[in-house]
Amino acid sequence: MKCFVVLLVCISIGWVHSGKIKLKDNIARLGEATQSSTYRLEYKAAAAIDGNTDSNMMEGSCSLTGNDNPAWWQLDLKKRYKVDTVVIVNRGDCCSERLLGAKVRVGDSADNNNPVCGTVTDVSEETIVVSCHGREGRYVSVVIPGREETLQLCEVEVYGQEYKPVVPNHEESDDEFVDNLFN
Ligand SMILES: [Ca+2]
Repeated sequence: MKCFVVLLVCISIGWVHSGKIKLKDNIARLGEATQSSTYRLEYKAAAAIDGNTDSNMMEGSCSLTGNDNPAWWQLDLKKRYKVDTVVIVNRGDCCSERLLGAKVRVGDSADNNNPVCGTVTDVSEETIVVSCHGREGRYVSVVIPGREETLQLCEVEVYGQEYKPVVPNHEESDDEFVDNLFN
Protein backbone atom coordinates (compact mmCIF):
# COMPACT_ATOMS: atom_id res chain seq x y z
CA MET A 1 0.00 0.00 0.00
CA LYS A 2 2.80 2.39 0.96
CA CYS A 3 4.50 1.74 -2.35
CA PHE A 4 1.25 2.48 -4.18
CA VAL A 5 0.82 5.83 -2.37
CA VAL A 6 4.45 6.79 -3.03
CA LEU A 7 3.98 5.91 -6.70
CA LEU A 8 0.84 8.05 -6.93
CA VAL A 9 2.61 11.03 -5.30
CA CYS A 10 5.55 10.68 -7.65
CA ILE A 11 3.27 10.54 -10.70
CA SER A 12 1.36 13.62 -9.46
CA ILE A 13 4.55 15.61 -8.85
CA GLY A 14 5.88 14.61 -12.26
CA TRP A 15 2.67 15.69 -13.98
CA VAL A 16 2.59 19.08 -12.28
CA HIS A 17 6.29 19.58 -12.89
CA SER A 18 6.08 18.80 -16.59
CA GLY A 19 3.07 21.15 -16.88
CA LYS A 20 5.08 24.00 -15.38
CA ILE A 21 8.00 23.35 -17.69
CA LYS A 22 5.79 23.64 -20.75
CA LEU A 23 4.47 27.03 -19.64
CA LYS A 24 7.82 28.29 -18.42
CA ASP A 25 9.92 27.27 -21.37
CA ASN A 26 8.62 28.94 -24.51
CA ILE A 27 7.09 32.25 -23.48
CA ALA A 28 6.29 33.14 -27.08
CA ARG A 29 3.22 30.94 -26.75
CA LEU A 30 1.83 33.36 -24.16
CA GLY A 31 2.04 36.39 -26.47
CA GLU A 32 0.25 37.86 -29.44
CA ALA A 33 1.86 38.21 -32.88
CA THR A 34 1.37 40.79 -35.63
CA GLN A 35 3.24 41.51 -38.87
CA SER A 36 3.72 44.24 -41.48
CA SER A 37 1.20 42.57 -43.81
CA THR A 38 -0.11 39.07 -44.41
CA TYR A 39 0.44 37.48 -47.82
CA ARG A 40 -2.55 35.17 -47.43
CA LEU A 41 -4.80 34.50 -44.47
CA GLU A 42 -3.31 31.08 -43.71
CA TYR A 43 0.13 32.70 -43.31
CA LYS A 44 -0.92 34.89 -40.40
CA ALA A 45 1.60 36.11 -37.82
CA ALA A 46 0.25 33.70 -35.19
CA ALA A 47 1.41 30.71 -37.27
CA ALA A 48 4.94 31.48 -36.01
CA ILE A 49 3.90 30.90 -32.40
CA ASP A 50 1.55 27.93 -32.80
CA GLY A 51 4.02 25.48 -31.28
CA ASN A 52 4.47 23.65 -34.59
CA THR A 53 8.02 23.90 -36.00
CA ASP A 54 7.22 22.33 -39.38
CA SER A 55 9.33 24.33 -41.84
CA ASN A 56 7.38 23.38 -44.96
CA MET A 57 5.35 26.46 -45.82
CA MET A 58 2.75 24.29 -47.53
CA GLU A 59 1.87 22.61 -44.21
CA GLY A 60 0.27 25.84 -42.96
CA SER A 61 2.35 26.59 -39.87
CA CYS A 62 4.50 29.49 -41.11
CA SER A 63 3.87 33.23 -41.18
CA LEU A 64 4.47 35.16 -44.42
CA THR A 65 4.28 38.87 -45.12
CA GLY A 66 3.83 40.62 -48.42
CA ASN A 67 6.81 42.26 -50.13
CA ASP A 68 7.31 45.03 -47.57
CA ASN A 69 10.00 47.58 -46.76
CA PRO A 70 10.66 46.90 -44.03
CA ALA A 71 8.98 43.55 -43.53
CA TRP A 72 8.50 42.92 -39.82
CA TRP A 73 6.96 40.47 -37.39
CA GLN A 74 6.32 41.42 -33.79
CA LEU A 75 5.48 39.52 -30.65
CA ASP A 76 3.77 41.28 -27.74
CA LEU A 77 4.55 39.27 -24.62
CA LYS A 78 2.03 41.37 -22.63
CA LYS A 79 4.51 41.66 -19.73
CA ARG A 80 8.17 42.59 -19.43
CA TYR A 81 10.58 39.68 -19.62
CA LYS A 82 14.31 39.20 -19.41
CA VAL A 83 14.83 37.52 -22.77
CA ASP A 84 17.70 35.05 -22.89
CA THR A 85 17.27 33.35 -26.26
CA VAL A 86 15.18 33.68 -29.40
CA VAL A 87 15.00 30.59 -31.60
CA ILE A 88 13.81 31.10 -35.18
CA VAL A 89 12.75 28.28 -37.49
CA ASN A 90 13.25 29.52 -41.04
CA ARG A 91 11.24 28.33 -44.01
CA GLY A 92 12.74 25.06 -45.21
CA ASP A 93 11.04 24.24 -48.51
CA CYS A 94 12.18 27.36 -50.39
CA CYS A 95 13.84 30.74 -50.30
CA SER A 96 15.60 30.55 -46.93
CA GLU A 97 17.94 33.39 -48.02
CA ARG A 98 15.07 35.88 -47.67
CA LEU A 99 15.75 35.93 -43.95
CA LEU A 100 19.38 37.11 -44.35
CA GLY A 101 20.00 40.41 -42.59
CA ALA A 102 16.93 40.12 -40.39
CA LYS A 103 17.40 41.75 -37.01
CA VAL A 104 15.95 40.50 -33.74
CA ARG A 105 14.98 43.38 -31.47
CA VAL A 106 13.85 43.28 -27.84
CA GLY A 107 12.50 46.15 -25.75
CA ASP A 108 9.48 48.06 -24.51
CA SER A 109 8.73 50.08 -27.63
CA ALA A 110 5.89 48.83 -29.84
CA ASP A 111 7.40 50.47 -32.95
CA ASN A 112 10.13 47.86 -33.70
CA ASN A 113 12.94 50.32 -32.90
CA ASN A 114 14.14 48.47 -29.82
CA PRO A 115 17.82 47.52 -29.37
CA VAL A 116 19.09 44.76 -31.64
CA CYS A 117 20.23 41.58 -29.95
CA GLY A 118 21.13 39.64 -33.06
CA THR A 119 21.28 39.63 -36.86
CA VAL A 120 20.67 36.63 -39.11
CA THR A 121 23.89 36.15 -41.09
CA ASP A 122 23.71 32.44 -41.83
CA VAL A 123 20.71 30.52 -43.16
CA SER A 124 22.48 27.22 -43.82
CA GLU A 125 20.52 25.70 -40.91
CA GLU A 126 16.75 25.92 -40.58
CA THR A 127 16.97 26.66 -36.87
CA ILE A 128 18.68 29.94 -35.96
CA VAL A 129 19.51 30.75 -32.34
CA VAL A 130 19.91 34.38 -31.24
CA SER A 131 21.26 35.14 -27.76
CA CYS A 132 19.71 38.21 -26.13
CA HIS A 133 21.59 37.86 -22.81
CA GLY A 134 18.65 38.77 -20.57
CA ARG A 135 17.63 41.93 -22.42
CA GLU A 136 14.48 43.33 -20.86
CA GLY A 137 11.34 44.08 -22.77
CA ARG A 138 7.77 43.36 -23.64
CA TYR A 139 8.21 43.18 -27.41
CA VAL A 140 10.27 40.83 -29.57
CA SER A 141 10.54 41.80 -33.23
CA VAL A 142 12.10 40.30 -36.34
CA VAL A 143 12.71 43.03 -38.92
CA ILE A 144 14.35 42.91 -42.38
CA PRO A 145 15.76 46.40 -42.87
CA GLY A 146 16.86 48.23 -45.99
CA ARG A 147 15.08 46.37 -48.76
CA GLU A 148 11.74 45.12 -49.99
CA GLU A 149 11.40 41.56 -48.80
CA THR A 150 8.95 38.94 -47.66
CA LEU A 151 9.43 37.74 -44.10
CA GLN A 152 8.66 34.10 -43.48
CA LEU A 153 8.88 32.51 -40.05
CA CYS A 154 7.85 28.94 -39.39
CA GLU A 155 8.29 29.31 -35.64
CA VAL A 156 9.70 31.81 -33.16
CA GLU A 157 10.42 30.52 -29.67
CA VAL A 158 11.37 32.87 -26.86
CA TYR A 159 13.07 31.79 -23.66
CA GLY A 160 13.49 33.96 -20.59
CA GLN A 161 12.06 34.93 -17.23
CA GLU A 162 9.46 37.47 -16.21
CA TYR A 163 11.13 40.76 -15.25
CA LYS A 164 10.91 41.44 -11.54
CA PRO A 165 12.19 44.89 -10.55
CA VAL A 166 14.40 45.04 -7.49
CA VAL A 167 12.64 47.09 -4.81
CA PRO A 168 15.12 48.92 -2.56
CA ASN A 169 14.81 48.28 1.19
CA HIS A 170 12.51 50.76 2.88
CA GLU A 171 14.46 52.82 5.38
CA GLU A 172 12.51 53.71 8.50
CA SER A 173 12.16 57.47 9.06
CA ASP A 174 12.59 58.95 12.56
CA ASP A 175 8.83 59.52 12.86
CA GLU A 176 8.08 55.93 11.82
CA PHE A 177 10.66 54.67 14.33
CA VAL A 178 8.91 56.56 17.18
CA ASP A 179 5.48 55.39 15.97
CA ASN A 180 6.63 51.78 15.84
CA LEU A 181 8.21 52.10 19.28
CA PHE A 182 5.02 53.18 21.02
CA ASN A 183 2.37 51.33 18.95
CA1 LIG B 1 4.64 27.27 -36.68
